[in-house]
Amino acid sequence: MAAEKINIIGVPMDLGQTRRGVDMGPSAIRYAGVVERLENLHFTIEDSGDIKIGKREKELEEPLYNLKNLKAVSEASELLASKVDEVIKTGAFPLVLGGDHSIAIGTLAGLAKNYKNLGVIWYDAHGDLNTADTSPSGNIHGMPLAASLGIGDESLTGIAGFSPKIKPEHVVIIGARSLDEGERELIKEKGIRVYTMHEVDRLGMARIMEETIEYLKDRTDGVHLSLDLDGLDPHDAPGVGTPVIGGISYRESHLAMEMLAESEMITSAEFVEVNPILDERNKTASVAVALMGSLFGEKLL
Ligand code: NNH
Ligand code: MN
Ligand code: MN
Ligand code: MN
Repeated sequence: MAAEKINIIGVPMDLGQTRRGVDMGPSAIRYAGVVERLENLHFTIEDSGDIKIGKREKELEEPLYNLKNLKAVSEASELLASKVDEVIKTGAFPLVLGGDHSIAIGTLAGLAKNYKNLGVIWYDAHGDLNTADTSPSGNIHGMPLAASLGIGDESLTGIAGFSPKIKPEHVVIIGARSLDEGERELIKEKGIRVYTMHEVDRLGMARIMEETIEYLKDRTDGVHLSLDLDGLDPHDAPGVGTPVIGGISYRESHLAMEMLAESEMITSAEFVEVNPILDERNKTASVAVALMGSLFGEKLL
């Protein structure tokens, strides 16, 4: 890791989906010892506390264009984008704790102000490539990757005043196993690189990470890891709102993080969708912290 300082930004957001509790994700991850874990690796940690999140819009109000809580989500995205931008300008590594995955809209907006060709590794059971037109749920946490590519409603694509934030050829999705029809079409149309669970089984995580690192290395000037805990198998990460069986194992995930650490390529990260209400004794937050340990260079020997 190039940066010696890590700045933690909590985003207690639950408005991008309908299950309560994911707003407690940042607390659960802090409780699982993230600061101590990273301090042990000799990083200087600053905890910026939490971004302010607005209120859930009343259910009786028709969600505007199939986008639930649009106003509150876009307002929080603006705040987060400014915070992430500010942290990068101090030279620290931004480590964002979710919160549901809609927060990636703000994270990527803040990052993209600082990188011309930002790479993104999207570690997730889902593609998060929906728009209001294709979304089966109206939940914005299923849309952040599309919004960052400049696809979807202006109030999501235009955060921080510019669009797009990233290019399709700089994105790698890993762990996908639940893609909606519109997402599949978009993946094909844009030629986005995707390693579904089929490839995880067939090639193994080592080969996938080698290929991912090789693919992003020369075409990007920074790489963001957006890790949705539901990318892991629900057996290893039960505390998530939309679990999908047949996911990436804890061990494979560790290997992925270790290989990213070795590559020294990652310049920012976020860990999202930890829902302590649905969890078993804070297991999912602890898994997140263990993976952060590996990402930041923890070794067994
Ligand atoms: N694709 C579904 C939707 O758009 C589910 C998205 N859920 C996620 N994404 N957790 O990572 O609603
Ligand atoms: Mn996601
Ligand atoms: Mn997901
Ligand atoms: Mn490079």
